[in-house]
Amino acid sequence: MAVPRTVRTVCPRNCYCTCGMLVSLDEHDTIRSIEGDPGNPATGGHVCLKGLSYARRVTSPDRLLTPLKRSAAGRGFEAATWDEAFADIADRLARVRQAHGPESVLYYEGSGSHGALGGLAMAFWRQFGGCTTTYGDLCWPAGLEATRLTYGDNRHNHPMLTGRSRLILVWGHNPAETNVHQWRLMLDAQARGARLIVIDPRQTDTTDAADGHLQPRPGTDAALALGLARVIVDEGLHDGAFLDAHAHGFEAYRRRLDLFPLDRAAEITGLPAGAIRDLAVAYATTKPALLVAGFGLQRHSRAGQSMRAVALLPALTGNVGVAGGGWQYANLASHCLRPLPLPPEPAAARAIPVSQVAKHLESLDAPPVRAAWIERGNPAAQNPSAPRLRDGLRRLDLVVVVDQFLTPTAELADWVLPAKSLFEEEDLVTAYWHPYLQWRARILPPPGEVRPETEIWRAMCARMGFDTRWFPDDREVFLQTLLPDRRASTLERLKHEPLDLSGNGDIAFADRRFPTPSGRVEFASDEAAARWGVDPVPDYVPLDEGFTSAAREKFPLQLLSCKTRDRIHSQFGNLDWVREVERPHVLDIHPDDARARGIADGGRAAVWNDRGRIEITARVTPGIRPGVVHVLEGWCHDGDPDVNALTAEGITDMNHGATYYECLVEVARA
Ligand SMILES: Nc1nc2c(c(=O)[nH]1)N[C@H]1C(S)=C(S)[C@@H](COP(=O)(O)OP(=O)(O)OC[C@H]3O[C@@H](n4cnc5c(=O)[nH]c(N)nc54)[C@H](O)[C@@H]3O)O[C@H]1N2
Ligand SMILES: Nc1nc2c(c(=O)[nH]1)N[C@H]1C(S)=C(S)[C@@H](COP(=O)(O)OP(=O)(O)OC[C@H]3O[C@@H](n4cnc5c(=O)[nH]c(N)nc54)[C@H](O)[C@@H]3O)O[C@H]1N2
Ligand SMILES: [Mo]
Repeated sequence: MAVPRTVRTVCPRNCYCTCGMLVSLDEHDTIRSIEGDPGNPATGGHVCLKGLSYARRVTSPDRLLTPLKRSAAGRGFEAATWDEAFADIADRLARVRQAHGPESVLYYEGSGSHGALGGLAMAFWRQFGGCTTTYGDLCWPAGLEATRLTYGDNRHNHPMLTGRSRLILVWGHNPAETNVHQWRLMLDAQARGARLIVIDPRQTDTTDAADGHLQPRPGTDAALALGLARVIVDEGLHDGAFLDAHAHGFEAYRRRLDLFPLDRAAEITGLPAGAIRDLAVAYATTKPALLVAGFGLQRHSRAGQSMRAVALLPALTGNVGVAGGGWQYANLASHCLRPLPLPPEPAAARAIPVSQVAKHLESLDAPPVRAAWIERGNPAAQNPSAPRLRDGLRRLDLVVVVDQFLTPTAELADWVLPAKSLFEEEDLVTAYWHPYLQWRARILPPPGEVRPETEIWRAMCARMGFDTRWFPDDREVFLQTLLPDRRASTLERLKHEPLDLSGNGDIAFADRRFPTPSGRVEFASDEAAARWGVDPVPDYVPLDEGFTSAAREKFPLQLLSCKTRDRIHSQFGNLDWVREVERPHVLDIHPDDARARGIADGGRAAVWNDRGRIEITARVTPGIRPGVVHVLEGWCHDGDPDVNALTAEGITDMNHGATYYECLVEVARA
């Protein structure tokens, strides 16, 4: 019998917070409580509802506990042994490789669980002779690249310094739902007198608490940023001393501002000129001012240039390297682990953009994709043009999905393999908001027949006659070798506390050294032009599928599909605890747009474009900008909208991101 105990660990979800957690178990190994670890200074002693609901999730009656094989009749699944699973999968993979070559197998991994060990899958695929993988990211890459091009690196001030801000400008971000710990720090600052201003086309929990809310047209943030900068420079509110010492390309940027007088910025963004002017003056004269940009304003094809335009405002006003000031997008300070040891990369390695899986399942040849292995992801729900992606998977000779639940992706598999939960394997977990690397403890043995992915891959290697030495016999020893200093003492410390191993300090760029080509903040970037074919100075270019495009004749509304508080994408919404409190998945539509279409609050609406159509209950709300509609993303259970039936497989101007929010639709009463 086990003993009652409390173990420190970390939540590995793809979320800003990456909370330290204390999990208490009783003598029967039952989780009795989950609390926030006060030892993590950023997340404090708090977790969110999702963190609390792990107690429910890991023992959910819906959790998969054995391998499942598609039944011979083709409908439904039947339980099978691992031996049967490995034998059949290995045999079918070998046959596909024999007939079409190793690249005919797609290996797809999503963002469902973070940890260093996830990368070990490649120890199998490299020995397989290669495969087709994906490149880019569905989430944040354009903003990362824009920040790197501007400041040289993705780092930002320690979250605790938010308390020193006098003005916090939240741009395309909804921290009240997507980063609840940052939100707590913002509200504390506000209570101490800081002004909180939000730029978002929608009313959200964040805008509800703000002192000011600007609702621009989606995709026009570059024009807004350049318009704000024009006011700041015209009024002489920029920080000349900082710019003289630390800016590169400022004259070219200044000439660009000539094109963005207030009335043009107002016309493009659809905001009152006075509101833009007031914000410019407030932001430039209230010091220190913190600009927190989210991932929401970089989900379109002009994302990189827009983010560069926004990212320059802190430098323009001398808010860089300052406690309480700064540019905050993503903090990669904890991304300090050494690369995994892997077999050499084989010649037959092919990659497709992650936002275009549907298209490539349809059209790739020499060789076409014939089999897919999918883990830690739910592309049948989460990826653009999802219905086409599902059709693509249905046509394959073999689909293997490793997951904890029978997701829309798993439903299409020939084999579903049961996945571990966060409590069932040790790992090292990085973050993207606070600077801490954290230890994920193994708290419980995997239930039923569940095996961690590392063990699945090891067994697959053994079955196919590959070398298994890449997989750790002792995971602790293995993870220690990934630490920057490879010391056992560092690993021991990590078991007790989160560690910032970056050496960056709490104030980003306090030394005003910018690792860009010029060593300065780049207002003009030749690297941006050379690498991505964009104007060296950030510019506003209208979206191909935006409020000025020809398609607007047929599809006049801009559709956004954002995150919600009590789920992570397609996770958690299947749990009874969460379903009791979660937000309804409705179509948010402005009264003017609803009236013109005869849509009543609570009535059914059809939403469609040339890519697809969904039906959904309408919520008529003055909170959303006219011309914009919204549906929550994330498909967790029957009845959730298949919103990615409507989204396009675009690619961002920088770094191969997805363009979910560049999506025109029409709406009618259903
Ligand atoms: N509870 C919860 N937390 C999460 C997640 C989750 O699913 N649930 N997901 C995690 C992940 S993977 C991510 S990527 C982050 C994302 O977290 P956020 O950065 O908050 O991103 P989004 O929800 O995509 O968008 C934020 C806001 O941007 C607005 N927006 C959309 N388009 C534009 C535009 O063109 N201009 C401007 N100014 N605003 C725009 C949207 O209306 C939205 O309210 O959250 C993480 N945290
Ligand atoms: N319309 C629209 N679509 C979007 C977005 C949007 O804003 N609008 N946002 C996009 C963004 S920002 C993101 S990051 C993506 C996220 O896309 P995904 O990463 O595909 O999303 P999740 O729903 O988190 O799916 C992860 C899956 O991993 C499983 N899982 C969890 N833990 C483990 C584990 O330890 N092992 C294994 N094998 N599986 C595990 C979960 O059960 C779940 O089925 O969605 C994108 N999709
Ligand atoms: Mo994301």
